[in-house]
Amino acid sequence: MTTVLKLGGSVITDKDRAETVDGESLERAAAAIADAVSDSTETDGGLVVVHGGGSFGHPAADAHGVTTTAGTDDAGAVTEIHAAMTALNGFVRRALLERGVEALPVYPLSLAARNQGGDLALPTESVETMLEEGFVPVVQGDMVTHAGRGATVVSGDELVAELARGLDADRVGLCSTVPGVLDDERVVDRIDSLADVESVLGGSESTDVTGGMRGKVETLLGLETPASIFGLEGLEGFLAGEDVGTTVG
Ligand code: IP8
Repeated sequence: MTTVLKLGGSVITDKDRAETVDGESLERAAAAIADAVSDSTETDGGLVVVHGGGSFGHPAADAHGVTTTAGTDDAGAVTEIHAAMTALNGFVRRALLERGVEALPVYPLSLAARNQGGDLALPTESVETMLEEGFVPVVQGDMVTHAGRGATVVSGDELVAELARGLDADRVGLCSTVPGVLDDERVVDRIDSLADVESVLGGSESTDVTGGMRGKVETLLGLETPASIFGLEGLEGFLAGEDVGTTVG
């Protein structure tokens, strides 16, 4: 059973303060992951953790006018955005390592690329071998080179989708700041198509260059494996194999 879990940038960082970790939430997430890795048979095929940018990657990307489609040829800008994400990756891994989780970093900038059409190619051999060797890969949202556009942002959600396909994942989860996709404060149990929920999917309020909840649902609908969107309070349940939050697909 291989699980791909994304920790949303807005969950583990303070989205309103530049490059600031939300220590309490990160600790809580790390504790849930450490419990699952040590006790649960649910993650015995390995757990891949992906994380988003929050107040690390997004302001830096925004400052340079870079998105998943608008690129830059400025290596300094690419490196600055990448470095912000690498800093956050370090915080995530440290929280996991402190709890005995053998976390290793994965930097998509050095691994992945987009073609002219924007499709992402992400070789998975290194992640697969990490899993086989008992490590927990921690993959960051990042910059990637993009044919004809220099380099663009790759969101954690896109990486989740590529990893889920490439690793043939059994379970996919996005841990968000909300308990699922909300319709008037009620969590929508299941989404089968974008049309079902078009009216309730708004944009993200803070700086988010990669599409907010709508983008997440769209990305997850393209997967073969149903995926769950849930809040931090649902993380333990998700890792224990329960249905939590909103199931997409
Ligand atoms: O928060 C964004 O990842 P996301 C990564 O998953 C960067 O959209 C570099 C802004």
